[in-house]
Amino acid sequence: MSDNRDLRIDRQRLMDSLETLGQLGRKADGSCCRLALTDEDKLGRDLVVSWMKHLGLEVKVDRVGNILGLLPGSETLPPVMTGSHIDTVATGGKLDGCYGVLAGLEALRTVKEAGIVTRHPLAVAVFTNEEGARFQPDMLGSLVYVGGLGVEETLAAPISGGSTIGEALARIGYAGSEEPGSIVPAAFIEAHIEQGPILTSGVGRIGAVKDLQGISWQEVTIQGAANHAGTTPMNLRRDAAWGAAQVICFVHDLALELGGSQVGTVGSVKLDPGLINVIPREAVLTVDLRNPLESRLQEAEQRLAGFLETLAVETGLETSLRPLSRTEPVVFDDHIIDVIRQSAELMGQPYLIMTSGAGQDAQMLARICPSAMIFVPSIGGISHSPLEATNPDDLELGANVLLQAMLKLAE
Ligand code: HGY
Ligand code: MN
Ligand code: MN
Repeated sequence: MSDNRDLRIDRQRLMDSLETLGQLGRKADGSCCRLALTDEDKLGRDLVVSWMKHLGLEVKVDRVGNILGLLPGSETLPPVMTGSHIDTVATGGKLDGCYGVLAGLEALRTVKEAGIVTRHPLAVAVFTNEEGARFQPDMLGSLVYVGGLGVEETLAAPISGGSTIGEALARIGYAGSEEPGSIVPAAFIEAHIEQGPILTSGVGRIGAVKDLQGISWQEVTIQGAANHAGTTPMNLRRDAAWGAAQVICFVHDLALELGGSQVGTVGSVKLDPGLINVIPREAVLTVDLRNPLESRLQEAEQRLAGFLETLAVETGLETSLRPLSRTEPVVFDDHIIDVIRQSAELMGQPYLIMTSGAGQDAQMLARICPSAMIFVPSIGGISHSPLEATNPDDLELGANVLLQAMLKLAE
């Protein structure tokens, strides 16, 4: 194998592509809003596909809208794949997911421009609806890609606005013909911003992600009785908002009580009718529970279910739970983690072996091929916010670690 260890990506081109993509779906507060399968998502997809085609990649779109850009190798072997997502939450930054796609595309550009033909083909993927912000489950495209969810079931699933996922894909022109997962990678390696406070504290510039925590998303519905806010005595009320407030406090306190890496979030609360002088008859909340240990995550779920039963008995409110999505903790591949470690050392940079707090497409690809992730620091540990930012030196370094790791895995 010729020595390509001095090969480096084009920093300015990477930064320019992040900035150009980051302009799409931009809101007045500087955040990016490209919710999955919306017109804004289409704009992002069209841009990335145009870059893939400009590079001469073979572009394939599968039936759930996953996009693959393929660079041939010298042998017809399974590709070494990188990639991530470009859909965002409603208040997203420019880097979450996009960095993994564009650092991957930049790595392929660099390989091609250097006239290098690796033994394994190389591929960069854009997975559909990683965020799960507009409709669940999150990591939808990669879950279908690895066979965790059926294609027909996915296409028929309803989303907001009365259409189905299949109709939304057709509307934006990404109802592809490829069978999801028809290309099983030899390896999958995803570059991503950490989105948390660890690397930014100075302990390392590169994260070699060894595992990823389990995620439980559930919807809690509390039914009370609407009534007049002025004439109804407190002891005669069935106030759904009061019940919701107790659930919010319970989720927060449960995470603190279980300790360790346990986190709990009530991200959305909807009150009906939501009027100043009407006692709410219904509250619908989302509960996000996460833990790297499956047994502890199950304990948290059981405690929540038990709390809701007690709340119903004590208040006369009706409570119910609906699962939205659930993934178990994932352990990544030691060999790929080692390759990431070696690439960071090649760059003379300190690295940290760490856990991903966020859900990632790599956790799905790990079901069908050896997978791992590269993290770069998030300034202030901020993400899912217009303040999301990473030092360009770190973005460049992470892309070079990705490039070198892919070259090593593809030989
Ligand atoms: O929620 C997550 O962890 C990811 O951003 N989808
Ligand atoms: Mn992400
Ligand atoms: Mn995200």
